Amino acid sequence: MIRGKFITLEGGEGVGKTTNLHFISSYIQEHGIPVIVTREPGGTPLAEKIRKLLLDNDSEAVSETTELLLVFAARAQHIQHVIEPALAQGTWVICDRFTDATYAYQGGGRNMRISTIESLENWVQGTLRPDLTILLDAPVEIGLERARQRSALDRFESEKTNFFEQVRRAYLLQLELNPQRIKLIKANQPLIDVQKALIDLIQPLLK
Ligand code: Z5A
Repeated sequence: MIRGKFITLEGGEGVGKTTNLHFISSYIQEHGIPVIVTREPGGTPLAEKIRKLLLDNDSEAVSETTELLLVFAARAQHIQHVIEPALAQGTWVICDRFTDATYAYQGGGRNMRISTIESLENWVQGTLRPDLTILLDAPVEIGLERARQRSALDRFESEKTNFFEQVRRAYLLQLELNPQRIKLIKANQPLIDVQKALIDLIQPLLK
């Protein structure tokens, strides 16, 4: 059995990850390849409960360490119950955010030590890394404006603009450190152009 490919979508608020996730999955399916779409934090019933704990705005103050451990607890569950079994069966997995988000939000946004995140990444994931990560990048104010037009803001979305600038910088650093795996698409261009760029990145994996 040929192992499935693991593709992750990353970027700040409102850059279009969710919109494009379904576009990518339909495109892959059209090529006769089984694919699942999932997200982090979340992807299993327990991990979705952890997501709720992380995003709720009305809980007690969440310490940075608690936040980081909850993110990886959800990830451990997601990998064991969804991601690894699917990849082993030859199913492709398209995931809305993964560990680059931890480097961006907990590393960049919260200033947590990168070496701590690396240790957790190695412990929880073993050798599992995405085959391709697509970073949708746009100026912070564009994404925030799109996000604000939707529902009430969650705990992350309620952060100040500077937090999101730090998140964006950390994502761009991840891109610089992992040029083979992470590819950037400008998200402040018309959706049709974003989707053309997505096809250019996905097509080589289909061969
Ligand atoms: N988090 C963390 O801290 N650490 C971790 O390790 C992980 C996550 C994995 C939940 O993520 C939170 O968890 C997240 C970080 C934290 N913080 N926040 N906030 P999430 O993925 O659920 O949350 P999100 O970033 O807020 O997702 P989002 O706001 O849903 O954004 P999106 O999925 O990238 O955008 P969208 O819903 O596809 O599009 C937004 C709107 O823009 C929508 O109306 C679209 O129609 C429109 N759109 C999309 N593309 C375009 C273009 N090209 N032009 C014009 N309009 C567009």
